[in-house]
Order: sequence, then C-alpha cells, then structure tokens
Amino acid sequence: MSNERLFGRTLRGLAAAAALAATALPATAGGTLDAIKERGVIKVGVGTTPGFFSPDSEGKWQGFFIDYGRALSIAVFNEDGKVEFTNSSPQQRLPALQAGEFDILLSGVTVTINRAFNLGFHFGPTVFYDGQGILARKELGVTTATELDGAVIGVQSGTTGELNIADFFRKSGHEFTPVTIEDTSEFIAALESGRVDAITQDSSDLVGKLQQLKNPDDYVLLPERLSKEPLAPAIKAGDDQWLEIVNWTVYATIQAEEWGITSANVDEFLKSEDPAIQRFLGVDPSLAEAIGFKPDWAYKIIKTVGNYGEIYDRHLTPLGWERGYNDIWTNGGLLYSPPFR
Ligand SMILES: N[C@@H](CCC(=O)N[C@@H](CS)C(=O)NCC(=O)O)C(=O)O
Repeated sequence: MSNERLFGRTLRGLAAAAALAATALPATAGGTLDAIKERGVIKVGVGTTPGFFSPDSEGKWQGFFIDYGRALSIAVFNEDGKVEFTNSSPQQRLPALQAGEFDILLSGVTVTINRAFNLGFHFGPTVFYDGQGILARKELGVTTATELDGAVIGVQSGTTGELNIADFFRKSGHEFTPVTIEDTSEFIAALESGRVDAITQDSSDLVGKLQQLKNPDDYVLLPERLSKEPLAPAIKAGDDQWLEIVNWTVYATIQAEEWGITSANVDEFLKSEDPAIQRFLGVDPSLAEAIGFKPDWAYKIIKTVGNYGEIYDRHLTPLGWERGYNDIWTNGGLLYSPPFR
C-alpha cells in the first residue's frame, strides 16, 4: 500500500475515532475526575527545585514533573495547559492533598508503606528512582558521610529525610544534630550562612538546589545514598478511576520510549503496520474506546510533551543526571510499562 493511501486511511481512522470517542472513563468513579472536569483544571501540588519544577522568567512552570501535569491535562481534557501548579512545602503538601486542595502531588513524593496504609495515599508509577544524599560545605573537608560525626545537619520537615538521617547516624554509631526546617529558601539559606554544616534531601533535589546556591563550588555532594526514594505521583486513596488515569498517562510515556516513538516521529508511527502501535496511537480506536479515553490521547501526549526519555533529557540531563535506574528496562533500567492491550 502506498504511503499516501496509508496516510489517507490513517486520517480517516482518526476522524472516525474522534467521532466515536466515548467520554465515559472507568466505572469505579471516586469523584476526582468529575470534580476536575467541572472545575476545568487539574490542581497539582509541586515544589520549587530546578529541573523538576520551577517557574521560568515569565512565571511559567517548567520541569520534569510539570510535563507529567501537562500529560495529565491531555489525558483528561484532550488539551495541554489545563493544570494549575501550586508550590507547597514538603510538610504541607500531603495534608493539603488529603484535604482536597490538590488532585495530585507531582512533587517528588516517595512511596512508603506508612503513607499508603496509615496516611491514606495511593501512588502512581515511580517516575524517578532516587536516593537520599547529603550536601556538605566543602570547608569541612569531608569526603564521605561517615566523617560527619558531630555535624549539624539541616533536614526538611515532613520529608522521609527526617527518619533516614536519624537511622543513618544510629546505624553508624555517630552523633549529629538535626535542624528541621520547613521552608525551602530557609533550608538553602541555612547551608549558605553556615547555620548547618550540611543539608540532606533526595539527591535529585540537592543537585537542583546546587543551581540555587550562590557559590555552588563551595559545596560537595557526598557519595552515599542513604535510602531508596522512589518518587511517584501521589493521590488521595480511594479513587481507582483517577489512579488508573495517572498510571496509564505515565505508562504511555514509558511505552512510547520503548517503541522509539518520539514527539518528532510520532506522525510517522501513525503509518505503522504494528497493531499494538495502531491501538496505542488511536489509529485503531478500539482500545481507547473500550476504556473511555479519546482515541488520540497517547498520540497527543507524545506529540506535545514527548516520551519519558525526551522529558528526562529536556529537564534532567542538563543537570548532569545520567539515566541509570531511570532508563527503560530494555536499556537495563527499571522503567517498565505494562502492555497496552
Ligand atoms: N522524597 C521525600 C522528599 C520530598 C521532597 O522534599 N521533594 C523535593 C523535590 S524532589 C522538594 O519538594 N523540595 C522542596 C522544594 O522543591 O521546594 C519525601 O517524599 O518526603
């Protein structure tokens, strides 16, 4: 079949799919989707770490997690930009989510059993595999965390870092003095002023914070990773429908990378003869119709924000992050999408 005929078929397929598009989403509603649709915007809680989420010079939010908010906007509204990002401190954001102030946190929240069972949150797929690090003042002359005996260490309140740093020192038999700080600017200022010898946070966060410090060369990121910090979208427990929308929005970006589908070549893939790709991109609308998504939802996400690797390269590669665990499984990483069928 010629390309022209194929393309004609593709366009007709998409038009028919759009006409047939079901608007209902999975039946086990928990209310979040209805509330979002009525409001016309998804409310997302974020932080202020460059690379992950930060307003640009025009006040427009940019970053790795921001792009997942945009992808969700496309999944829900079939268009980009229907998202309201609000900065909330690590201490405030989980209670705010529980209180309904946010529909979702895209803010580097670690999946933990306590948050799942005792605090009432559910998590989407891990989008960034991280570990807690320590950023120390170079003048201390330390090269490993074990040399920090007796140090004063800043930790952000409400984070997993509070328990991790205490566990680390208890295990190593050394002493430290924690200084618990809620506000992110104050947290950074404490390190700059010498009020603390070091700060501890997710290492991704510390690398981002290096951008915010006046003299980044005065600090050293110590080699230890104190913990496992799988960072994932967090929602209030009890809404399966919303959780599945979040899950499959993330999976779409991972699956696209596995197939080599990018924002630049997704239109070429509309001509693919692979039935799985036809279903994924909505050329064959049967799958999307069956689950109540617009046929072109995944196509639009990839066209607009790109696949996982593109999102990563746009925001995190410039900070010097290598993919490591955050590569797709076919490249030896941990990112793996369940099948789209
Ligand atoms: N992963 C930890 C820490 C979460 C956290 O503090 N995340 C960073 C971003 S990855 C953050 O919000 N930093 C403060 C900010 O950006 O304002 C947790 O779940 O408790």
